[in-house]
Amino acid sequence: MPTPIEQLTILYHIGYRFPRDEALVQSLFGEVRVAIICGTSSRARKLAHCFSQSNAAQHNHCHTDRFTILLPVPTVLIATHGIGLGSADCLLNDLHQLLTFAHAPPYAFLRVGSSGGLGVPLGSVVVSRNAVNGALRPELPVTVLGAVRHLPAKLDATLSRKLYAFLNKTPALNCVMGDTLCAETFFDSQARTDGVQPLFSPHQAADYLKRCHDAGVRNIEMESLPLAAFANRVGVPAAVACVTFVDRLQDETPTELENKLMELESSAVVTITDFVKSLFVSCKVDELMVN
Ligand code: R2B
Repeated sequence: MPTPIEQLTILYHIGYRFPRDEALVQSLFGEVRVAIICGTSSRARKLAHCFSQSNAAQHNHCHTDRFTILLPVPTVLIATHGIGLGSADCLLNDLHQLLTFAHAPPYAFLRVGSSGGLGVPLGSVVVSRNAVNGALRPELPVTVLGAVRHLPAKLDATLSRKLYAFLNKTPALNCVMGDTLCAETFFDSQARTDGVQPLFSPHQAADYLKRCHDAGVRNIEMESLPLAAFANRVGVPAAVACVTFVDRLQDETPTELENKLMELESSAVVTITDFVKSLFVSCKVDELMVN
């Protein structure tokens, strides 16, 4: 007999539907404790490789071509979120529902991203103290039913501090804790004048970036705010660590060659996965969930 429509849950963007996939999802994702999210499939694959070198670690469990979902070890899921608010919000909603259907234990989100730095040396890893919007407030403005709502965006202070302390112990890595400006668009919202028909002068852009830096912002990216707002809404601890590919106080876009940027990304990825492994070794993953 077909399932009545009111009992169907369809996770459209990752291609799962319930109750059809319930048993499969429980056997695959039932032990997940940390969901690492990142922008690109190649970064997800690098992260997965750090947890396991098996072929199975590279198997994509996303049933659409929108995202990549890897499960290198039963406790760690790695998923891509694409670029920006709309894409990240879709992934986060579907992922949380997937883990709920899996009856996974309490879990934490960790975003491992790339970003533009603000007054920090190229290749620094910025652990976000807060994710802030373009007006430098820790809230996500969204238009809901025709009115703008400001959703509180909170990262987990304990998880973020532990992550920072761990990364800070790695001598080869310059790690900074600071606010992360989450921009709505790549060009205008990030004060770039190299897009089509910029809406402001280079002088105004430099002024804004200086104001951001003075207020404690140390990097700029596009997904920390939807993550912090979503995590706060569903009560899941979340932290963000992003490697910086350019110093926006000096340049508009990365001037380093692609392979140098990939090298910077790789060393950040290795150290961040070491942090996740350390959580399991010392069972600290459970302490994080007592919020
Ligand atoms: C960092 O890099 C991407 C834009 O190039 C975006 O996803 C972000 O947050």
